[in-house]
Amino acid sequence: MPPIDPNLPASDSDTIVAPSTPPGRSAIGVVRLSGPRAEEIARMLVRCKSLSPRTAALGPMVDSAGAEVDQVLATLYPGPASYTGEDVVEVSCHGSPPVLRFAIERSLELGARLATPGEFTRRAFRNGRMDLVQAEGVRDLIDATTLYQARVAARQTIGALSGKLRAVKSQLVELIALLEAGIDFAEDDIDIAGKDEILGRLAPVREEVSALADGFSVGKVVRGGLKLAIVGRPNVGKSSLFNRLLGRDRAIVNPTAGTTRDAISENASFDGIPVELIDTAGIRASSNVIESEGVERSWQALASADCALVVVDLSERAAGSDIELWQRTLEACPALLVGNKQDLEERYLGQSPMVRVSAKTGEGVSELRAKILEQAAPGLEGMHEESLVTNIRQERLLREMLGALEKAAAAVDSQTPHEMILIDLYEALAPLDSITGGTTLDDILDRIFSTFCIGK
Ligand SMILES: Nc1nc2c(ncn2[C@@H]2O[C@H](COP(=O)(O)OP(=O)(O)OP(=O)(O)O)[C@@H](O)[C@H]2O)c(=O)[nH]1
Ligand SMILES: [Mg+2]
Repeated sequence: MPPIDPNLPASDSDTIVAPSTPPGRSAIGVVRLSGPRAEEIARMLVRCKSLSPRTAALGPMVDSAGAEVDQVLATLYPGPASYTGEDVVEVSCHGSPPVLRFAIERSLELGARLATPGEFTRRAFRNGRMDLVQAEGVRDLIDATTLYQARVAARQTIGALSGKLRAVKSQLVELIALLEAGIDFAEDDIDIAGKDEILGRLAPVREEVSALADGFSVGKVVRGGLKLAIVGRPNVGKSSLFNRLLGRDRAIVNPTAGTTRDAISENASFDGIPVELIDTAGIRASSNVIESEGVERSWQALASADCALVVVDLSERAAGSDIELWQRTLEACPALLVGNKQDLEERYLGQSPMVRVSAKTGEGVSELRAKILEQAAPGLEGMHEESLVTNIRQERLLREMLGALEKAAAAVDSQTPHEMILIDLYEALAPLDSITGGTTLDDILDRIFSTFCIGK
């Protein structure tokens, strides 16, 4: 047998193996095999009486000498109706790291190859079990940190977004066919599609693509969450508000101005949207080197935030520095003005509008959460989560498609010959195919699937 060249691409005809559960000790650990020899290897690894499709079979997992290593459950999913579209066997062992290592190593001895990250799903994609959008949904589902994120990703996995894209594609293909037919009949002087008809057919396609692309402003927040910096002068109650939004006493709160020195960050979730909260040092001119460094870090936190809360103390008079800070913050990111200490007598006669809260009593805090989401992801409420575009790859391609559709519409308007309009329409079709993976280059696929975990 010739030596295996590591630079050669891994072949799809290999049988691959990988642990499907995370490393560490657990009650159960699953090892998955996929490929033409999956069943054969599983039968040598596990001595069960029968290995019938989709039925868990109990049996001993044995080494090369036939000695028992563990009692396991093996389930055979014959292709093409399996996750990858190939023969798949899942072996559920006890979740002991040496046992799982044995299961993998023994499978390798028996002729399997270790799967690369995302290779199971990549095979599912290649075998037409799912399109690229669904595959990306699988990855996002596994990476989800909130139930809401998981739900959006699950909808994508079962094909909700793909279905919409398919509908758009068939409308576009129909229009292309209509124009192509018109060209064929042109010599007979029959004008099959008039200007209004073409524009009428283009309009719903443009509307749908534009709505999907616009949904990304919400989708990116759903998938990636947001970073929220809390800034303000010393002692206005930033740390108190941070603790309130977080739901626990994480940051030190003290009447001494200049309590928080270092920016601290913690993860929270607002209505299922992951929010990284950053408490910062109160901003003021200070001769103390440590405090000055803290203030510098407050500015850095602002620079990297998606959104900020500028907190003022309602029980104190408004200061010029509040306005200055507000303006400087707006240069960095969108912000909300928050008046804190609403429970005290009000002396602040400054800017409005602002959201009034009391970090001490909790009053106004849930309204503040809602305002933050409204600002960061306008339209989140009432959003159709089933077809939310959540990744930038999809959004870029949709925008590209929209550009071509607009060019086509302009061409129709100016009575351009159908041959030319068709060029724009084909140009609109290409990105659509790339989104679902119909015409995606291998190196782009490599990049996408490398972001998956091994065993998926
Ligand atoms: N009455 C009242 N007091 C508050 C409220 N929020 C904070 N405080 C008090 O204000 C003081 C300062 O609160 P902190 O949360 O430490 O303020 P900070 O903005 O983080 O201050 P530095 O870290 O020093 O910049 C503490 O004594 C808090 O108990 C509020 O809503 N109402
Ligand atoms: Mg503080």
